[in-house]
Amino acid sequence: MGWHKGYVDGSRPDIRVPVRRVHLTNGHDVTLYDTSGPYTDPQIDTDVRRGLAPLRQNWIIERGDTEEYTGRELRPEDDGLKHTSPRGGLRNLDAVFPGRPRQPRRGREGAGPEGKRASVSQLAYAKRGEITPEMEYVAVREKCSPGFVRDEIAAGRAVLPANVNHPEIEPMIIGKNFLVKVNANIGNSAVTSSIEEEVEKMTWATRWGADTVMDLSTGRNIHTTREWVLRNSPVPIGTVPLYQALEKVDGKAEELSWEVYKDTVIEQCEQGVDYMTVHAGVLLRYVPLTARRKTGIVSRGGSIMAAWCLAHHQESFLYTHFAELCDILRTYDVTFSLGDGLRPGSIADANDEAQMAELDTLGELNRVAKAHDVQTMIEGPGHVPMHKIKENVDRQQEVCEEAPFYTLGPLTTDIAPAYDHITSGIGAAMIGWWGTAMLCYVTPKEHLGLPDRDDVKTGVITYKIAAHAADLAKGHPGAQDWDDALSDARFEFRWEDQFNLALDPDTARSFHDATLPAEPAKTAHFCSMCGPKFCSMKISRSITEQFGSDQDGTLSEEEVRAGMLAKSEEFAAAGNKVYLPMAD
Ligand code: IRN
Ligand code: FE2
Repeated sequence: MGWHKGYVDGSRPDIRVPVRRVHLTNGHDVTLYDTSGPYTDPQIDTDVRRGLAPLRQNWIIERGDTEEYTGRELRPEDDGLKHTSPRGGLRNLDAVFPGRPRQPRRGREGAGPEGKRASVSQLAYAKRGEITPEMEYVAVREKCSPGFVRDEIAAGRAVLPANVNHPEIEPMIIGKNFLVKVNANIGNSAVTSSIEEEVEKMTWATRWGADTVMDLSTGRNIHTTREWVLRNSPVPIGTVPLYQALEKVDGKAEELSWEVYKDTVIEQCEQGVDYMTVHAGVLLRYVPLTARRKTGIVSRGGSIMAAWCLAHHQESFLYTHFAELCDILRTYDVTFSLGDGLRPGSIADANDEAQMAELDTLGELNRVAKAHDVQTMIEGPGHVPMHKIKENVDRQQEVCEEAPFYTLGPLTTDIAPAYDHITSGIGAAMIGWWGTAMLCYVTPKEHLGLPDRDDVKTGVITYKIAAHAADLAKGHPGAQDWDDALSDARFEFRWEDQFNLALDPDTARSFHDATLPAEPAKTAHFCSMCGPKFCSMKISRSITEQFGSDQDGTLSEEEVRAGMLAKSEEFAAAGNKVYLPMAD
């Protein structure tokens, strides 16, 4: 294999940051950011029934500000569904996950402001000027100083999602002054997918570079599925608790209540969910603003909350209980992802009044959350044509005091179902360039069905391209090193290096092999696109060889022209054939 998993050490022996080391045939190594977790380390024996090693456990315990407690009682058949279960009693996680028995932790009682539970969020530590091992870990990952990480978190410009009940994660950071991140959504619906399949989708998505994964499961086994995903996930896991709360009231939006919702949130906090989408900006008075839209409300969470507000003719319980929600999240260090329940679902609805009204409310809630020590990011659209994208980031950054923006695409046109990874990849690259911190992937199945394994990979790769293109355009330090290494390999016809450096080595190699399967072709100085006699890279290489390098502009125009002429004669002599028959 042309690459292996490596580690970069931090200041203490338990800070070991994984990287992907690509070994080039010219003896050099290229070190790349790695999201794939212990699964790609042949030294580590992983077992999905046991879960990953709790790498952050000591960091959490040594801070001394959390305590274990007896969590919810869960019978396997309950599975968190259709009951607002009695609290107290013994938590029987064994019944739902065969791995390590575990008790949930939360901020220690009386250690917080006014004798409340301690704030155990990375934001609370950063505000106090502390640098946690998690912050140092991401500093190594992002090649910046730990102090910079702390300051970005303290300012609310970045979040480090890391629930105290998810010690398995390899810490990562989301903010505009860091590498642009990619989220992949997984989740079963009532009819398809088994638990193992969801775990497999999660490891598959992170293998291709997903920085976080959202489990959007609905239907049966929702609690158990999430438990398996969490215990096996090296990346932060996000959810939309409203979906599970709705299951508990048999899908009847009007029967939702703050109590059912709160109970669900606590259940998920105890499990270790790192960030939660909360559609608290969908206010009663905004709902009529969507009436004349072409596509109304397309957000699932947004439509549930709009239905609740209309049915009760009351302000959203997510909005009226927001401070209480903050108090819960800060004692587990769960990060808010304030949902865009009124995002546009069509080009026609982009940047309309409903969308912008909600954004203003998200700005207000962001300030409340920050004051409560809760890390916060802001979700954004949706469907937006290219010329209306920049306004989205600019307004969000202004209204939300530069809190990380996290957008779904946006799709830049509505006309291409089955290709919406592309319609949205275009928008994602643009919005990332202008300062969006994380991009929520869209797969080819968007609007059509549930993504399978291939769709997940296609979605992740598409979004890694968008994110990296944005890093380059932003001039992110070091981003171009990867491009330069690949270009060098391409120019020097080091095919194996080109494959190994590729975002998707398997596909790159198989496309190449499909036309030039012979082993010598991998070292040949041409590719099948142009054939041996007509390859622009080859031509410019031979010019270089003939006249010395032109990197510093030493070639005169005549010399270049002479080189071109020589090649043209060579080409004519070969019968002007672009494709020559291959000799094996
Ligand atoms: C991201 C940005 N805007 C929306 N998202 C994602 O959409 C969000 O993180 C979650 O994965 C999903 C929520 O969809 P609904 O409930 O808003 O449709
Ligand atoms: Fe859509």
